[in-house]
Amino acid sequence: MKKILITPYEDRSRFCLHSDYMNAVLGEKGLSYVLPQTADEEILKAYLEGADGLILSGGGDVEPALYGEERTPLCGEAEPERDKMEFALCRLALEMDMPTFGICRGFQVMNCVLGGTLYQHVPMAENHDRCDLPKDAVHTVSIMEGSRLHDILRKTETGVNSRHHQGVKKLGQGLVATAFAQDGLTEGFELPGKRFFLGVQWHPESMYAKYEDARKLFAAFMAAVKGQ
Ligand SMILES: [Mn+2]
Repeated sequence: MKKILITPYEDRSRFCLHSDYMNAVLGEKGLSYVLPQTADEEILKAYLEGADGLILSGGGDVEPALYGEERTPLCGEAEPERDKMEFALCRLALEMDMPTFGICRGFQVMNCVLGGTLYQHVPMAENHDRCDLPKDAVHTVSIMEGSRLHDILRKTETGVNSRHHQGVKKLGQGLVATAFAQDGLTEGFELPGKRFFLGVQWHPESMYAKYEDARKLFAAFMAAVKGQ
């Protein structure tokens, strides 16, 4: 069976992960493993070598210094150990061409690792910060024809949940934007030439139980994962 690593957040000396991530991997008959937080590249590489795919999960804000900006008051608290770990992990996964699925914060991490920047608080944040409806489609995104995302979903528009107040400002090098909210915010991208290096700003793991498009995304990720 295919082994998927998932990054956690840390809360009061506990590594935590919302059950939706593991349930979505289970739904695809995959095995999932929550990583510890470490920036030790030897350890991270060994984890990646023993696995088949990586999910960079959702969470808090990336430290602005990591994309060359000064912190503004609306930027959330940083999680420095998590930043270090996920940046290192994402770079290693790119080097190894490990299938990588970035979700929300994970999508933002991917962008920063490739030299992109973030809005510390998007101007239209009230349209996107809809934590009151965590599992429901609250806005649509248009999907670019010719993209892998379009190949997966086979449509030019889908409904997504929206639990973010930050967003992609400058796109990272080589990334192709594939999904846009009506206000123009980038909500999906992919890196052509890789087995699977795709990120979305929304949370498909939370829509997995109810929405076919969320299931299609996880199925496509798992299909790109080779298994051992
Ligand atoms: Mn949104």
